[in-house]
Amino acid sequence: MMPELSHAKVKAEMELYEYDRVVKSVCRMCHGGCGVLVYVKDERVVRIAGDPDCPINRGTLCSKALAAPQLVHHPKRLTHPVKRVGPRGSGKWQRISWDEALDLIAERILTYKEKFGAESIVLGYGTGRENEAVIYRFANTLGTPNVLTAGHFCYGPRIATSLITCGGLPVVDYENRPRCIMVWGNNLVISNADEYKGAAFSEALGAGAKLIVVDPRLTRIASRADLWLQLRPGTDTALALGMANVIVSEGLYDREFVEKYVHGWEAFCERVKEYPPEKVSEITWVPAERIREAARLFATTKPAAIQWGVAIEQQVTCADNNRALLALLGITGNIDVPGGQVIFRPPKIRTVGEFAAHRLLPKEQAEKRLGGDRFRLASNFGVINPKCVWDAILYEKPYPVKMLFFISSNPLLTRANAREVYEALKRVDFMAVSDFFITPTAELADVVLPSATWLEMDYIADYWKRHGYILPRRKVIQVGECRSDHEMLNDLAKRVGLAEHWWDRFEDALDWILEPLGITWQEFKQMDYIRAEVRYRKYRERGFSTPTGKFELYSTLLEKWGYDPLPQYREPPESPYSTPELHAQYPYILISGARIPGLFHSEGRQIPWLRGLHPEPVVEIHPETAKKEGIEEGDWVVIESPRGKVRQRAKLFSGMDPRVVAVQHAWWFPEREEPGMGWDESNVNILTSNAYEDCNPAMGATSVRVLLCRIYPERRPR
Ligand SMILES: Nc1nc2c(c(=O)[nH]1)N[C@H]1C(S)=C(S)[C@@H](COP(=O)(O)OP(=O)(O)OC[C@H]3O[C@@H](n4cnc5c(=O)[nH]c(N)nc54)[C@H](O)[C@@H]3O)O[C@H]1N2
Ligand SMILES: Nc1nc2c(c(=O)[nH]1)N[C@H]1C(S)=C(S)[C@@H](COP(=O)(O)OP(=O)(O)OC[C@H]3O[C@@H](n4cnc5c(=O)[nH]c(N)nc54)[C@H](O)[C@@H]3O)O[C@H]1N2
Ligand code: SF4
Ligand SMILES: [Mo]
Repeated sequence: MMPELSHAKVKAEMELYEYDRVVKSVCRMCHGGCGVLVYVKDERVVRIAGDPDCPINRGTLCSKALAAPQLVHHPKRLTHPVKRVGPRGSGKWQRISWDEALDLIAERILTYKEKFGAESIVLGYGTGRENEAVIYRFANTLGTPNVLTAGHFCYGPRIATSLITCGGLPVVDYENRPRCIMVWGNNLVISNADEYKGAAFSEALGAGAKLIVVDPRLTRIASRADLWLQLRPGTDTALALGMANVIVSEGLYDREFVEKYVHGWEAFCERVKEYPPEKVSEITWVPAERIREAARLFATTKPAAIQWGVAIEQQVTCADNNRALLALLGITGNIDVPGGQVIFRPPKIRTVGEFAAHRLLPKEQAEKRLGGDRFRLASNFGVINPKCVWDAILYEKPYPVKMLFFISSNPLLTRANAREVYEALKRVDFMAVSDFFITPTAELADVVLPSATWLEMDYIADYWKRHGYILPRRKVIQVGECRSDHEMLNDLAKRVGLAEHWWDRFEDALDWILEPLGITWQEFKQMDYIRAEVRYRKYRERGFSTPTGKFELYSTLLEKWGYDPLPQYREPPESPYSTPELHAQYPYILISGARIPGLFHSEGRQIPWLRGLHPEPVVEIHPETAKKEGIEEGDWVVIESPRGKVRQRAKLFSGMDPRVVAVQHAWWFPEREEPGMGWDESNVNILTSNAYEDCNPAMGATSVRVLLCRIYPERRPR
């Protein structure tokens, strides 16, 4: 059952094409959130269309959603559990039953817990797939503090820095039409990440918002900007503090907000004095006058918002970048105002934090979190740095990690220093994976479980997001023996003696989440969505939820944890200025991972419609640079860093500084029959560094966006 499908068009199509049914649901081919209509015929999903009634996407969709039927019914999809029979990586599997698979995993969990402590078991997921709450709950109830995510360099930093600065993540209030939008290291018309979908941004722009874009590449958004600041990659903190310098010295800040609601104003003003536009211009390659113009436009056009992205987080200055941008929002009085950046409240349900049951993790176990004494901001939010896990496997330091359980992640392609990741995955005592396919990571596992896609499960969509909406994701079909990660963990938990914290059926968990609203899952399923009441300027009544009750420009928590309480710029660990000798050998600045429409990290390469959009890995090179290096459009190019080399095809692109090279990430070739499926051929993370000293000291973020490389055509021997 579900809400009435009243659209005449839908009804007419049902008759014309003889669909068996149409189910309203919520896409999750990316971080999810778009309302969709799913058309089913003969128990197969045959078509996906945008739901015009959904407030998140209002009928729009992207290529990944349209291709979902090809994912769900892919001939190579894993539809039953398997266990490895040859040596690791041999690609030889044997079909087993769910009971056998879960018993095998449970037996290992109990053995390692007994012998080495629960901390020797690491659970892992990649980017948000709406299974984070169950995975953390499993870890916390089991007693392991080690959940390996992308949180050290993606979204986690935004959450952590916002919580310590202003008590919650402020997101752009597109509905109330910001009059100035500063898009910073983000490309949401392609990435549609987290709370944001490109449609809402485009509408705000269409309504006349001024646009400032901070990006080293001329993106489609940058081409529409009033001001495009083409900065040197990795210099974002300097640029933001340079803008703050202008705003402070020209008195363009919001006096009332600063006087009443800010902690550390004087110290902040002292800090920004160190960043005059001329000096910042030398660091960032952005002309000083442009920095002034951008600062003035942003500070004097109200309301204004910053559409920020992951590019600022995958740098050594990760936490500083986030805090510097928050500071710009704060001092200009754009926090929690209509059309600015708002700390929306969730509907009255049990939150992801409550579900994750962090309070059930014993304190002595939490203290064992890998990297806890090194990356303290991260650790306080349950986040670990991946190298800490690889080191614990390879060197048993500070203690041995014996088991990895990756549930929706492909770390061999997506974590820095892929060769070290490979070593660790090969050497770990036992590894289980839950995925849709045998990926290069899964190929190294002992057991692989077939996960259900979003079309095969019931769930409360978006309840981890900060925009205040929840939507029912409805199970449309069943494929093979696939099960959702939620059901799988609910079952596994009972096999390792954790029944008291879990449920008879997973649907009971959904009821439990919704209970404070006074509705059940079956009732919520009848609805389109629920949105929490939106209230602005909440700080006027209760201050900010920080130790001082104020908006902390000067972070008392960072100070307590031994970090600089104010944002400061640091040169990237590899750069023309910090490592001139290295630069002489590797003369280009490599950036990686700018999102492309059809592929989601390492996903999509086996989906015909999506692979058709992106048949091969592509490196963007400026035409002048290509000429200098003897590279022509379409050549296979070798890209080399001090850690290794990979190959991608050249695309000449003049929308970048000639000193910058942009490499795609997460490439492998599922069509290849050989072991490894080409995981190390074009994988940019062969080139990236994960050395501790190259990471952000507070968050542990690896600098996958900014490193040095050299390039040459493959046909030229070297
Ligand atoms: N060099 C470089 N590296 C990067 C980045 C970059 O910009 N540059 N970006 C980084 C970022 S921001 C992130 S978030 C990470 C992402 O890192 P990951 O999340 O590890 O990347 P994916 O390739 O998406 O791997 C997800 C795997 O889970 C499977 N999967 C998808 N949905 C589900 C599900 O619901 N259940 C289960 N069990 N499996 C599922 C997919 O088939 C896929 O194999 O990559 C990072 N790596
Ligand atoms: N199609 C698709 N969509 C995705 C994903 C995907 O893999 N594919 N991944 C999802 C995930 S997990 C995430 S985190 C989001 C990320 O999505 P976004 O936050 O939009 O990030 P990106 O597109 O990776 O990068 C945005 C821009 O940052 C620029 N950039 C590179 N280096 C720098 C720098 O040093 N400073 C600044 N200011 N800009 C820089 C790039 O040129 C690029 O245009 O996308 C999500 N959506
Ligand atoms: S943006 Fe994400 S949620 Fe929306 S249609 Fe595309 S893949 Fe689905
Ligand atoms: Mo991400």
